Amino acid sequence: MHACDRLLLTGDEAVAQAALDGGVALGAGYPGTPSTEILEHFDTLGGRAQWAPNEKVALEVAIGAAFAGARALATMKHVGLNVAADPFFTAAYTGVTGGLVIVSADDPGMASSQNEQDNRRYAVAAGVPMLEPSDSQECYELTLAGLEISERWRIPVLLRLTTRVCHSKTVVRRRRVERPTSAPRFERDVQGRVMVPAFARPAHRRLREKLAGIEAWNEPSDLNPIREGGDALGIVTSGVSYVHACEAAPDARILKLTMTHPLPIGRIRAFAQSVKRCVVIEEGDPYLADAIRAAGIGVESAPSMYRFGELDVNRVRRILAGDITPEPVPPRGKPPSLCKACPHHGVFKVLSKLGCITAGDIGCYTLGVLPPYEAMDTCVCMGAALGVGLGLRHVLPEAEARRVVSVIGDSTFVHSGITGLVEMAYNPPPTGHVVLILDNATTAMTGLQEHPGTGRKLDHTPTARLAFEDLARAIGIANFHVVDPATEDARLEELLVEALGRDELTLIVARRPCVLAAGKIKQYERAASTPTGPAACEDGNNESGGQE
Ligand SMILES: Cc1ncc(C[n+]2csc(CCOP(=O)(O)OP(=O)(O)O)c2C)c(N)n1
Ligand code: SF4
Repeated sequence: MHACDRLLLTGDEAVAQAALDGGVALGAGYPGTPSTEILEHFDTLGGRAQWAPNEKVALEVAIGAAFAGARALATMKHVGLNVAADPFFTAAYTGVTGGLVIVSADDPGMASSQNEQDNRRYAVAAGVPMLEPSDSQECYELTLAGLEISERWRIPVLLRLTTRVCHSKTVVRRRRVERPTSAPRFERDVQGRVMVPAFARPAHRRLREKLAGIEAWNEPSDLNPIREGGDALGIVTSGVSYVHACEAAPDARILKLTMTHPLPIGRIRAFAQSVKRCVVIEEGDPYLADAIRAAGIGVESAPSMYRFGELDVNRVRRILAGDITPEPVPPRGKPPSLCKACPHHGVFKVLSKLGCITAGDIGCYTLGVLPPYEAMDTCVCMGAALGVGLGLRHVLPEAEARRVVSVIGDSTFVHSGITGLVEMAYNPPPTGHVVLILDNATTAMTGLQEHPGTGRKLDHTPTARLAFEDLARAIGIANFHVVDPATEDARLEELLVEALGRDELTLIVARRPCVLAAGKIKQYERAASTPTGPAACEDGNNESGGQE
């Protein structure tokens, strides 16, 4: 390593750098703030990175690579782990051969999400070891540690990041890393990897034994250092809260936990006994406080008002002072809005004019809920537009049922809307149903990523394109139309009126590229038709705000 191996990196970039230095053979994920840049940076560094249709598939691909003995990375935002929960839980039973690190990028404060679920609970529920970095250096170190722990105990490891850690830049010193030397190969292990009940029962026992071994190893390990200080105040903390605590209480003794499952309860007990007052400082749920108290260790923790939103130095000072007076309300930022020339405008103009009941979804187009359109009535999670729209259709009185339309973006449709379309054909409501796919040829919300419907891979090179028209035909949807929402709004209105009046199933694709993506798409297409390969393009970002 040279002097230039001191790098100024975001947490996301540091994870990618560690993946490269650690010899990760494959990184798979689905975009979602604040995790998206990990795979994009891994690709820029020369790693093999791919977007999957959704997080479940991404994790399954990574599990397959790890079964073959390769090191693998799966990345997603916190709600992505809900989608990937099925393979996540069972991969804890099967274990892995090559190191597998699963990144969950949580969003306390919901800067760009629909909830602020605390995924540390997932590590406990699934029985998977968990590491929590507080800055970019630790993102680097703990990604590597995660790969090593995963290989040593043959178990997937959860790397739990949060928005501040993902997006803040701090210095990272790279280090020389021992990489596995053996090439990937398939070794049959039916009892270990085929989770029928007879094999899953002993697998569960093996998992608990592994966790007991990891817990014993974690107790004296250097993963949970103590910053020395006076004995008047001790703080137990993890993740970015450690950084805030250092500044808020410079004289305190601080136990920083970086392996937060399984917890080093003996070390925590000894620490708590070494100080006069011991306070747990953590962002989100009282995960550490509950576990520490359950072990019979008396600690103070934050009043419940601090469970909401991110912590900062000031909030940590208030927690330590026991201050429960109302907090100052932060000034309201500029409200998010669709870009001026966004193709989604044309669609929401029509939906609003027709007074549709819109079962909506997540993407830039969620902003159709705002004035002037106010044309979205539900938004639950990715893919829910289809199911929720069908549920409304099934039970509403006929006149209202006929106003229900499901509206979903192209990336979201591929992610988790396709099964909803299958449901629509399988259990059609008596009044039929209308689905609108807003195909802007990109995943705009998270910064213009490719998906299977664009026909380009993560690095923007060409691949097979999922054609919605072929899919609709195969599923058995009788009526299929494509309109340009920017130039054909009158036709869109006509089509919708007609479809809402029929008892049939209709799929309308409103197709026009996102204005921020259009230029880049042309460049990718030009590059694909020249023998020199793709042109270097910088990714733009969606500046419309909202949830991602
Ligand atoms: C389970 C889950 N994964 C990822 C995300 C992040 N995310 C929100 S919307 C979206 C896709 C948006 O793309 P698209 O549906 O094409 O709509 P557009 O923003 O392009 O209008 C993504 C990746 C999320 N909210 N939930
Ligand atoms: S980034 Fe694209 S899809 Fe999003 S609001 Fe702007 S034009 Fe519309």
